[in-house]
Amino acid sequence: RLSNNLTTALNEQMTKEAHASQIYLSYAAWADNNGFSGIANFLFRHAAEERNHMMKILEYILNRGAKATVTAIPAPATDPVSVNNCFEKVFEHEVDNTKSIYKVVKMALDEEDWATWNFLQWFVKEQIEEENLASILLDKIKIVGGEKANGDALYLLDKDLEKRSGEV
Ligand code: OFO
Repeated sequence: RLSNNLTTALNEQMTKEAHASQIYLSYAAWADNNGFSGIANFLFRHAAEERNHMMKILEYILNRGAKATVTAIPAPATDPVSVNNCFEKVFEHEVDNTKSIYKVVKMALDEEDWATWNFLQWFVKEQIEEENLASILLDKIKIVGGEKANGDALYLLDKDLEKRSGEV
Protein backbone atom coordinates (compact mmCIF):
# COMPACT_ATOMS: atom_id res chain seq x y z
CA ARG A 1 0.00 0.00 0.00
CA LEU A 2 1.15 3.54 -0.70
CA SER A 3 2.36 5.58 2.26
CA ASN A 4 0.45 8.73 3.15
CA ASN A 5 3.37 10.86 2.00
CA LEU A 6 3.60 9.20 -1.39
CA THR A 7 -0.18 9.28 -1.80
CA THR A 8 -0.10 13.04 -1.25
CA ALA A 9 2.88 13.54 -3.54
CA LEU A 10 1.38 11.43 -6.34
CA ASN A 11 -1.95 13.21 -6.03
CA GLU A 12 -0.14 16.54 -6.31
CA GLN A 13 1.78 15.32 -9.35
CA MET A 14 -1.49 14.13 -10.88
CA THR A 15 -2.91 17.66 -10.52
CA LYS A 16 0.30 19.09 -11.99
CA GLU A 17 -0.16 16.94 -15.10
CA ALA A 18 -3.76 18.21 -15.37
CA HIS A 19 -2.42 21.73 -14.96
CA ALA A 20 0.15 21.09 -17.70
CA SER A 21 -2.67 19.96 -19.96
CA GLN A 22 -4.53 23.23 -19.28
CA ILE A 23 -1.37 25.23 -19.94
CA TYR A 24 -0.84 23.57 -23.34
CA LEU A 25 -4.52 23.95 -24.13
CA SER A 26 -4.39 27.68 -23.39
CA TYR A 27 -1.21 28.16 -25.47
CA ALA A 28 -2.83 26.19 -28.30
CA ALA A 29 -5.87 28.47 -28.20
CA TRP A 30 -3.54 31.48 -28.16
CA ALA A 31 -1.62 30.15 -31.19
CA ASP A 32 -4.82 29.46 -33.12
CA ASN A 33 -6.19 32.93 -32.31
CA ASN A 34 -2.98 34.38 -33.72
CA GLY A 35 -3.17 32.43 -36.96
CA PHE A 36 -0.60 29.73 -36.14
CA SER A 37 -2.71 26.67 -36.79
CA GLY A 38 0.29 24.31 -37.06
CA ILE A 39 1.66 25.35 -33.68
CA ALA A 40 -1.88 25.17 -32.27
CA ASN A 41 -2.35 21.59 -33.50
CA PHE A 42 0.96 20.58 -32.06
CA LEU A 43 0.02 22.09 -28.68
CA PHE A 44 -3.48 20.59 -28.73
CA ARG A 45 -1.93 17.14 -29.24
CA HIS A 46 0.44 17.80 -26.40
CA ALA A 47 -2.40 18.89 -24.10
CA ALA A 48 -3.96 15.46 -24.71
CA GLU A 49 -0.64 13.80 -23.83
CA GLU A 50 -0.52 15.59 -20.52
CA ARG A 51 -4.02 14.47 -19.75
CA ASN A 52 -2.86 10.90 -20.39
CA HIS A 53 -0.03 11.45 -17.90
CA MET A 54 -2.62 12.57 -15.37
CA MET A 55 -4.66 9.41 -16.01
CA LYS A 56 -1.59 7.21 -15.68
CA ILE A 57 -0.94 8.54 -12.18
CA LEU A 58 -4.62 8.36 -11.21
CA GLU A 59 -4.75 4.70 -12.24
CA TYR A 60 -1.55 3.92 -10.40
CA ILE A 61 -2.84 5.47 -7.14
CA LEU A 62 -6.05 3.46 -7.46
CA ASN A 63 -4.20 0.25 -8.33
CA ARG A 64 -2.17 0.59 -5.16
CA GLY A 65 -5.36 0.83 -3.12
CA ALA A 66 -4.83 4.46 -2.15
CA LYS A 67 -7.19 7.42 -2.37
CA ALA A 68 -7.03 9.47 -5.55
CA THR A 69 -8.24 13.00 -4.90
CA VAL A 70 -9.38 14.95 -7.94
CA THR A 71 -9.14 18.64 -7.12
CA ALA A 72 -9.56 21.97 -8.87
CA ILE A 73 -6.89 22.64 -11.48
CA PRO A 74 -5.01 25.94 -11.11
CA ALA A 75 -5.54 28.42 -13.93
CA PRO A 76 -2.97 28.25 -16.72
CA ALA A 77 -0.21 30.86 -16.88
CA THR A 78 -0.79 34.07 -18.82
CA ASP A 79 -0.80 33.87 -22.62
CA PRO A 80 2.54 34.04 -24.39
CA VAL A 81 3.38 37.38 -25.99
CA SER A 82 5.05 35.84 -29.06
CA VAL A 83 5.92 32.46 -30.60
CA ASN A 84 9.39 32.82 -29.12
CA ASN A 85 7.90 33.45 -25.69
CA CYS A 86 5.50 30.54 -26.15
CA PHE A 87 8.37 28.09 -26.71
CA GLU A 88 10.34 29.60 -23.83
CA LYS A 89 7.38 29.04 -21.54
CA VAL A 90 6.97 25.46 -22.79
CA PHE A 91 10.64 24.74 -22.10
CA GLU A 92 10.55 26.29 -18.60
CA HIS A 93 7.42 24.38 -17.79
CA GLU A 94 8.97 21.05 -18.74
CA VAL A 95 12.13 21.75 -16.73
CA ASP A 96 9.95 22.57 -13.70
CA ASN A 97 7.95 19.41 -14.18
CA THR A 98 11.11 17.30 -14.31
CA LYS A 99 12.17 18.76 -10.95
CA SER A 100 8.78 17.98 -9.52
CA ILE A 101 8.90 14.36 -10.73
CA TYR A 102 12.43 13.93 -9.36
CA LYS A 103 11.17 14.94 -5.90
CA VAL A 104 8.61 12.13 -5.94
CA VAL A 105 11.25 9.67 -7.23
CA LYS A 106 13.49 10.66 -4.32
CA MET A 107 10.63 10.08 -1.89
CA ALA A 108 9.99 6.61 -3.33
CA LEU A 109 13.70 5.84 -3.02
CA ASP A 110 13.85 7.03 0.60
CA GLU A 111 10.81 4.94 1.49
CA GLU A 112 12.15 1.96 -0.48
CA ASP A 113 8.83 1.79 -2.32
CA TRP A 114 10.30 0.06 -5.38
CA ALA A 115 6.94 -0.31 -7.14
CA THR A 116 6.44 3.46 -7.12
CA TRP A 117 10.09 4.05 -7.97
CA ASN A 118 9.70 1.74 -10.95
CA PHE A 119 6.41 3.32 -12.00
CA LEU A 120 8.00 6.77 -11.97
CA GLN A 121 10.87 5.72 -14.24
CA TRP A 122 8.44 5.99 -17.17
CA PHE A 123 8.02 9.68 -16.30
CA VAL A 124 11.76 10.17 -15.85
CA LYS A 125 12.30 8.85 -19.38
CA GLU A 126 9.38 10.83 -20.77
CA GLN A 127 10.79 14.05 -19.33
CA ILE A 128 14.08 13.52 -21.20
CA GLU A 129 12.08 13.46 -24.43
CA GLU A 130 9.84 16.35 -23.46
CA GLU A 131 12.70 18.63 -22.42
CA ASN A 132 14.58 17.64 -25.53
CA LEU A 133 11.68 18.45 -27.80
CA ALA A 134 11.02 21.77 -26.04
CA SER A 135 14.67 22.68 -26.45
CA ILE A 136 14.58 21.75 -30.17
CA LEU A 137 11.57 24.05 -30.61
CA LEU A 138 13.36 26.82 -28.79
CA ASP A 139 16.49 26.33 -30.94
CA LYS A 140 14.40 26.49 -34.11
CA ILE A 141 12.79 29.78 -33.17
CA LYS A 142 16.17 31.21 -32.12
CA ILE A 143 17.66 30.19 -35.49
CA VAL A 144 14.97 32.14 -37.35
CA GLY A 145 15.49 35.21 -35.14
CA GLY A 146 13.76 34.58 -31.80
CA GLU A 147 11.66 37.62 -30.86
CA LYS A 148 12.66 39.21 -34.17
CA ALA A 149 11.60 36.27 -36.38
CA ASN A 150 9.80 37.60 -39.42
CA GLY A 151 6.48 36.50 -40.89
CA ASP A 152 8.05 34.21 -43.54
CA ALA A 153 10.09 32.33 -40.95
CA LEU A 154 7.13 31.97 -38.58
CA TYR A 155 4.99 30.75 -41.45
CA LEU A 156 7.46 27.97 -42.25
CA LEU A 157 7.90 27.04 -38.60
CA ASP A 158 4.14 26.82 -38.23
CA LYS A 159 3.94 24.51 -41.26
CA ASP A 160 6.73 22.35 -39.88
CA LEU A 161 4.94 21.85 -36.57
CA GLU A 162 1.70 20.92 -38.31
CA LYS A 163 3.41 17.70 -39.37
CA ARG A 164 5.41 16.98 -36.23
CA SER A 165 4.03 14.29 -34.01
CA GLY A 166 2.58 15.36 -30.66
CA GLU A 167 4.07 12.18 -29.21
CA VAL A 168 6.68 13.75 -26.98
FE1 OFO B 1 5.10 17.47 -20.19
O1 OFO B 1 5.09 16.24 -18.82
FE2 OFO B 1 3.74 15.26 -18.24
O2 OFO B 1 4.93 14.37 -17.23
